[in-house]
Amino acid sequence: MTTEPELKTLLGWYGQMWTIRYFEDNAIASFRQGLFTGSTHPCIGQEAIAVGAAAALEPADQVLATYRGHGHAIAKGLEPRSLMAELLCKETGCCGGRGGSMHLCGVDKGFMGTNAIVAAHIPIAAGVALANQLKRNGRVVVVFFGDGATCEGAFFETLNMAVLWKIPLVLVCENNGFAISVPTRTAIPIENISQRADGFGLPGVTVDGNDPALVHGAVAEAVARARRGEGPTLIECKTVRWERHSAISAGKYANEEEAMKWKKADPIPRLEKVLLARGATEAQLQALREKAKAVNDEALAFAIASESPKPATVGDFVYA
Ligand SMILES: Cc1ncc(C[n+]2csc(CCOP(=O)(O)OP(=O)(O)O)c2C)c(N)n1
Ligand SMILES: [Mg+2]
Repeated sequence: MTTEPELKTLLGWYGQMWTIRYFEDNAIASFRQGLFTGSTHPCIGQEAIAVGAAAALEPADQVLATYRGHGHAIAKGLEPRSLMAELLCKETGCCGGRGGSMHLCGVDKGFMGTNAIVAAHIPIAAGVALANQLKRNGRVVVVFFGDGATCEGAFFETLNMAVLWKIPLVLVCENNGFAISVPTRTAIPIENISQRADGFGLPGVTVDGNDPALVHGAVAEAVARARRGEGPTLIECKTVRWERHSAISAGKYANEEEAMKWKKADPIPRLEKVLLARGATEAQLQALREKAKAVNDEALAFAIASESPKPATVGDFVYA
């Protein structure tokens, strides 16, 4: 049973979703201008999951995510300027410019890192949650991953152990319909990925991932369960991926219509309709959009103006 969030809460989520959207727009533009190399994987169209889930957490709770993790970092409280500087590999970045787009971290905010290896961070998240359990500090860990990651052994092994030891872990699968160019329906023979929970003895739920209130409700319930010492929950959030896997790769879509499917499901205009129906004004929404844009434009200018790490510091942070 979930209660309807207050208008003020929804407005906050709307602002956060725009902050993430503008961050991703700037990330793609910067990448295409050659301001950084490698690649970058936008979470455009999936913002409601990061925002709804993070709202169910206490500041001390922890999050781990994938290479598609800019939005999760922002939702967990990292500043767009330190993230954008990290994308541009500058010394002012959240990892001192060592990590780049796919390796973001902010331990003081409970953001324990993003990972470029599919599913590799799922057992790491269980390890963080196990440390919490052993320390009896009451913290819960949320780990975000894709549909493709649920085909990896690391996912299954983690589920088994997390249930066995009642680890305080919430597993959030962002089912965006694709793993690079492979449609989920051709790789996974079940209707809902949450059904995978059945064989492991944990609750599995599927929600509409483009509705932050539904995501929030499911995650809040799972977090409460984990905090009570009852163990993990698997939550599948159904969403639609942005038009391609990353800023460099085009997905192999059947046609243009399939590539642009995310626009029809876009969670931002959808939330906007809810807000207007609940009595928010267009002026309020505009102010939130403008603020989100200004924060990101300042973040990009800050990142561009920042220095690259000094060559002499190359050995720093290599050993703990
Ligand atoms: C272990 C491993 N295998 C393959 C890859 C290459 N790879 C990068 S992203 C990706 C697709 C993952 O899809 P999914 O888990 O659905 O996440 P999404 O990208 O859709 O968010 C693959 C196969 C990798 N990084 N790591
Ligand atoms: Mg996917």
